[in-house]
Amino acid sequence: MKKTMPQGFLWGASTSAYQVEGAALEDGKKLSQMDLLNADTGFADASVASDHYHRYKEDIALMKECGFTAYRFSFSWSRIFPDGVGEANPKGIEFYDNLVNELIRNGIKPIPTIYHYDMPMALVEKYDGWISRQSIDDFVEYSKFLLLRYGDRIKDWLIINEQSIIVEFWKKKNYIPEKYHDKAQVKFQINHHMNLAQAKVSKLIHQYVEGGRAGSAIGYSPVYALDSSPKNMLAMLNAENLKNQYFLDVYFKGHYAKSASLYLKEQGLAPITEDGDAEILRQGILDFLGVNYYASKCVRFPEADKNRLTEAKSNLSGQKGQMGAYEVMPDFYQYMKNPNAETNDWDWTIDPNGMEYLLRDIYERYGIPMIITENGLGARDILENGEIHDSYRIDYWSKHLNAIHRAIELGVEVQGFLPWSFIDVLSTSNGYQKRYGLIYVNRDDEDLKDLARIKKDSFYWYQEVIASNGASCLN
Ligand code: BGP
Repeated sequence: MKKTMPQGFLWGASTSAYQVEGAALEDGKKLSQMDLLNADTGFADASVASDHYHRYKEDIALMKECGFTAYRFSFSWSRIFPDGVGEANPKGIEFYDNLVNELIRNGIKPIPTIYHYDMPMALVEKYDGWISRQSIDDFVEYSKFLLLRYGDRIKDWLIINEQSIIVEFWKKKNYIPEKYHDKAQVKFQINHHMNLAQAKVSKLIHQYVEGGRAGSAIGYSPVYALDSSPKNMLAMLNAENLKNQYFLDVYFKGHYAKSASLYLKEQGLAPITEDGDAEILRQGILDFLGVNYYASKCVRFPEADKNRLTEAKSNLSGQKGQMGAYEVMPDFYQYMKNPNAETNDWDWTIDPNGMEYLLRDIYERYGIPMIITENGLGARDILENGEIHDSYRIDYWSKHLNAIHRAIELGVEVQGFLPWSFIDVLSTSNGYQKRYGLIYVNRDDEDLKDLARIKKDSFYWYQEVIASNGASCLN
């Protein structure tokens, strides 16, 4: 019998507000930190992005044509509350009302992210954003507004996108004032505030949304050891603990992973906590996990001459082998290139086995349902005679879908596939040079062109996959 995904499996794709919407200062929206952090990078900024703000109807028609049953997008906090707090912006709300209603009219389940990197600049200016504990209450107020407005129509909520990546690339995913630049503890402080904020919103979802489920989209990479040397195996355990369980234990057990926490204390990097915080985390346990998986990671125990705190830096050129820097946590682990895995042009490993590995590993540890909320291949797509032949992306997704299916056969609850990305969007670090979409957006970093939507080969492939509930690509 032909293999398929389970009945009711959700099919769609993902985007985020600042990467897709554009209209950065239109209809009352004020700047978010992403509007500023993406200015003057040498790549495109977020001012127009993929112009979804003006073309959402056309875009939803394309989702429908592809057969989507779900779509993950994010709300822009500074479109709804331009100053982060206070008066809501009627025009901003109107946009999301229209978007949500249009999705539902087309039989597409909206799955929103409440926060995808874009803290309002007003709050950065007021109190340094997530660095301040005040951000917790303001985030809760913003979220409460969304739950009350859309909770009748939206049941699955992703609260924060990729906290793990926000910590790893803390100066790129947060607008950090200069005075904190050499204070690495700040990233774990930000993380603690996000944990408290997320836990509080999780509780509110259970309170205000009938049948609501609270989730988070984690940026997740399984960590492999370079080899079986005992020291390197220990480095793998350390990295799994600090990079993965340090987040998921909070989400699903309501407390921090022990060894990672003690290690951070030894290093002087642990967050400052207050009485009552542990209780807030205990009461905010989530119901499901959104998994953003692109690449697995490889570690070894730090080499003697590299054994000092080193932060990760991305590959900005898109030439293989030009990774800015690999993260090192002293006496704990050192990230490195995996000699046994192929990569894309930006040095991200291509590892479908990693998908099965992480799904089974997470499920055995936490026993929670999961939705794949991002997965994709960044590439320089070429437009030739009005067509884009992205066979490499089809190959990538086919292999990952087979890995997901195998995990499901082995008992893991995976409820949907929402890869990155629906259409081409502004990449977080590589502008429009690195594309992920099922649909090409006709613009580049320098020239906005006509922003036309052009279906790639992967769009037609995905259409068949969805129509057959996976059968056309599962083997
Ligand atoms: C994830 C983010 C997305 C997205 C994706 C691809 O970390 O949640 O916002 O952009 O990665 O990353 P990039 O655009 O840097 O290639």
